[in-house]
Amino acid sequence: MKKMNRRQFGKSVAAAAATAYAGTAMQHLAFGQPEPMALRYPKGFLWGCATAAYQVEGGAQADGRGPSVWDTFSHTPGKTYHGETGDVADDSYHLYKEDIGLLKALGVSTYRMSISWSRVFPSGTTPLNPKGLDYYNRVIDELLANNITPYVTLFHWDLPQALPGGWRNRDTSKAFSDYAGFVAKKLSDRVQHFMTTNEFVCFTDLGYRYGQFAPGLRLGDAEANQVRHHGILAHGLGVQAIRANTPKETQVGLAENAVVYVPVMETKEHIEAAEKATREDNAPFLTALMEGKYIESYLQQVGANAPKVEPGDMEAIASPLDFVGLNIYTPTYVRADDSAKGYAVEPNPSSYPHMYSPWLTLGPECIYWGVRNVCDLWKPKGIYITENGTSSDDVLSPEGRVEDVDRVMYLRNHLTHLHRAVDEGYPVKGYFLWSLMDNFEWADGYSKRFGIHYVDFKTLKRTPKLSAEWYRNVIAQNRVE
Ligand code: GBH
Repeated sequence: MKKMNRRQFGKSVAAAAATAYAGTAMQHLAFGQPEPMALRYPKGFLWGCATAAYQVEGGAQADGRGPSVWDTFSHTPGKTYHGETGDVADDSYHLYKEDIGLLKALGVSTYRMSISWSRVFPSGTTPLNPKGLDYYNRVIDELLANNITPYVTLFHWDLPQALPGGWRNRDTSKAFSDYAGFVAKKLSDRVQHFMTTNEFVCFTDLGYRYGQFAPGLRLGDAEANQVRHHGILAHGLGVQAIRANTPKETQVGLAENAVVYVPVMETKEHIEAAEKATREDNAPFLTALMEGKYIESYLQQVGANAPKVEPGDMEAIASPLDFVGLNIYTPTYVRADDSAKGYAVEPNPSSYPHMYSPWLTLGPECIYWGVRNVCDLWKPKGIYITENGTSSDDVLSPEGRVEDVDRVMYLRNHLTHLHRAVDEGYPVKGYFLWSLMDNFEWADGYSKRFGIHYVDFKTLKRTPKLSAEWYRNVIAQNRVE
């Protein structure tokens, strides 16, 4: 099995490889071997944790930071759980050394963090707020002093409030690339990996079409589709600006939550259906980046509401990437059928298992299929799992323990299935667990905890959960425990 790299053998043996894999794992059990060799990760595989600026930093008004759309939105009554805001969050703005201490204790080699655009440019464009940039210099220096490699996301939803029209305005895409190029230039002597944007659908559709995220608008289809276009254009212009301002070795990608289609069973027709669904249902976002066009099925679907595309846009959007980061949490099941589309999405039965957030249904094979569909369709140079994790109904015991066995179960299963992708030769280079610690979970406020460290939001005390201990072991052994 070790030698069986399915990329060498081609698509036709995929199902056979899957069976062989299962067989190998069972043999180990049968012979009672203490070390399940099949679940060892390759040397050099990167283990990390992820966070995002608005969710952990607090210091909302510290040292000249300007407001973002999430400050405004969370301060608007009725928008977030109990009106909670990121004003203080985990106060990483002041406690970053402690947080880097937590990373150190876990033994991670990398940390994925994001930059608050309005901390650096309070109005979204010049003038610069040097104190804002200094904060990131301090964080990065502290990470490097602890041998932890920073992976920097330039935009994780906290758009400067001052930018007129937000993502409705095409100028925002240009403002983003100016900001991205500037920050990358300042950091690139110490940071080699940049992600432009995090999860297009969340800052475009959820913010401007459905309204449950900032800025909370419910625009019609034409305008909302244009917002999507400005989002991916920002990414594309951002890639160009980062490349123009950094050394050749700098690696540029993004973090995207493509819808992950899992075939209802591993037969040729359903596997093909999953691939087709992946391409068609991610058409406004990842597919456009990978193919440099809006594919025919999307254009048909949006009809007269298609986004307006200016000359050069699609070339920018398709700028070559060094890696694709996938945020993977949950599956969508699909099967082949004889409709014109050729596939049908299976709704989750109401008894379907889910984690503590209602949207987070449990199906750990999604992490394998997420990687496989994207790689088989577009052959990216590298893949990172830029987020994976779960909320859990965590309770701090009087002895100061959090026994989050459900999170351990979730993570163990996902890493088991991710291992299959690695074993079959897909170019997965690293994994970032969401999240280092409990934090501001957007519209859910502090009611949903995703951390492997428990945060008491009154005292800001951090306590490692059982899952932190478990992850420390995974990293130390470089295998799924
Ligand atoms: C990621 O989004 C984010 O990158 C990260 O910031 C976040 O903390 C983490 O996951 C955990 O949620 O309100 O029912 O409409 C994951 C994808 C998309 C999941 C938006 C929640 C809202 C569901 N998210 N979705 S609903």
